[in-house]
Amino acid sequence: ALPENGRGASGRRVIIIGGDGYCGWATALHLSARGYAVCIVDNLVRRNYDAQLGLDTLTPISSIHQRVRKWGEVSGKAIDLQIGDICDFDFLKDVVVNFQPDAIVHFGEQRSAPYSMIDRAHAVYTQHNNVLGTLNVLFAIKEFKPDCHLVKLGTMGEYGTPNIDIEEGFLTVTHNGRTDTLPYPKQGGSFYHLSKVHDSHNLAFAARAWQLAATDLNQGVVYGVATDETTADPALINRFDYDGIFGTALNRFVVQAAVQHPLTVYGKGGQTRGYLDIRDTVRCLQIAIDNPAAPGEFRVFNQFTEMFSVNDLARIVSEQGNRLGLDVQVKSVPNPRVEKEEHYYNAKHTKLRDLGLEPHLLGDNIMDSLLNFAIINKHRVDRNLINPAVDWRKAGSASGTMTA
Ligand code: NAD
Ligand code: USQ
Repeated sequence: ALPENGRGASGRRVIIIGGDGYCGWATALHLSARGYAVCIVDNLVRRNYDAQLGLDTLTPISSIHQRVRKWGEVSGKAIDLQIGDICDFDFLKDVVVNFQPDAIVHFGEQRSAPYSMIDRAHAVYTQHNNVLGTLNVLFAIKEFKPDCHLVKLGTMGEYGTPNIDIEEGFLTVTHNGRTDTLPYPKQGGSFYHLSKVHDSHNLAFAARAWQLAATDLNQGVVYGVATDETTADPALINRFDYDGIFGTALNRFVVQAAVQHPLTVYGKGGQTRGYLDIRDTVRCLQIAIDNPAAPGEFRVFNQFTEMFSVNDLARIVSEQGNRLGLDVQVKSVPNPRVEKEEHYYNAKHTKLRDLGLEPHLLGDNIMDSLLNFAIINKHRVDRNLINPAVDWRKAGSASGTMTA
């Protein structure tokens, strides 16, 4: 396959931390198919969270070793695989020294807001894993490959829901007659989202102090499952989380519709966020790698394509589901989170578009194929996992303060 933004298969060497996860697996295959030399780094902890909490992806995913082997057979391309924890600096150092990456894409964090709000231990684990893992990546680049471009996954949730427009990373402020362009104020809505805020500050400082090149991708909520590469063979299928801890809004609603569970709108449903198709996630990553930040530059791109409220999503899923003959009900459930349920939301997202992103928007086609995908796999759904299990107000220091 040819690269999509006309820059040519570069042969660039890219480490993908978190390459066994939802976004990372799809991105690893997308880049490998286009001629990048890819090395996946992952400690497989995401599979452990499922085992610990009794969760499972809708899709029957293969082991990472089977995945990489099958990709070699299907594509003729080898992906390097390094199993280990980036919080272990000696492991990370060896990978960077041996692979000599031109870019490191960093997806490898605990990414669930509810998981981080289960109790003290899960909050501490999340911030330890995410903030210290990222610090290790910064030191590994500085010491062993200082010209390597770091492409780090942040989140739109770093900004919270302020009553003014959200800019792409920076805000120009005039205060007492003086003007400066400053980091946009951050108001994360969970200990997970706050871990991303802390990461962003560490990236900005490392770029300034050490002349590192860093891109922070403030990604919105991802939906969908199929990319050209993950559908090339059943053994390459991606994960698809629908449970109350790792499942995200639209993906959850699609599965709920398929099994005729009322769509779980939390509270009033006016919560508005940026969303994007996983096919655009992989393209955004390629665009960021092909157009690297300059040494010393800390860039922020808001990585989403459309804004929806939870009520918008519930309406879209129920209309399309009913057209397919499903009887889709929508139900407001008490909001387990502390968040505004009605608010202003207008976030800029032009930088990736300016670099060539042509978005896949949420239309009837993708809704149809997602709903059909969920219907085909519905025998794997455990209805007990659907309801929200973690309440922000109840997180305590005792372990296991989950309600389910
Ligand atoms: P995921 O949980 O499916 O994948 C993360 C991967 O990182 C897992 O395979 C896990 O095993 C690995 N990992 C975690 N800690 C690690 C460590 N210390 N060392 C090595 N590997 C480690 O998550 P995802 O949905 O693919 O998200 C990827 C990234 O994108 C995350 O940083 C997340 O915050 C961000 N993001 C995701 C979404 C979304 O909707 N899924 C939206 C915005 C941002
Ligand atoms: N929501 C519902 N019903 C549900 C699930 C969610 O109403 O069944 C609501 C939530 O209360 C929230 C919104 O939908 O207001 C989004 O929730 P979500 O679970 O889809 O997304 P979130 O917790 O923010 O986290 C996900 C990913 C995370 C990423 C983030 C991007 O898990 O890794 O950082 O999306 S963003 O939302 O832009 O911060």
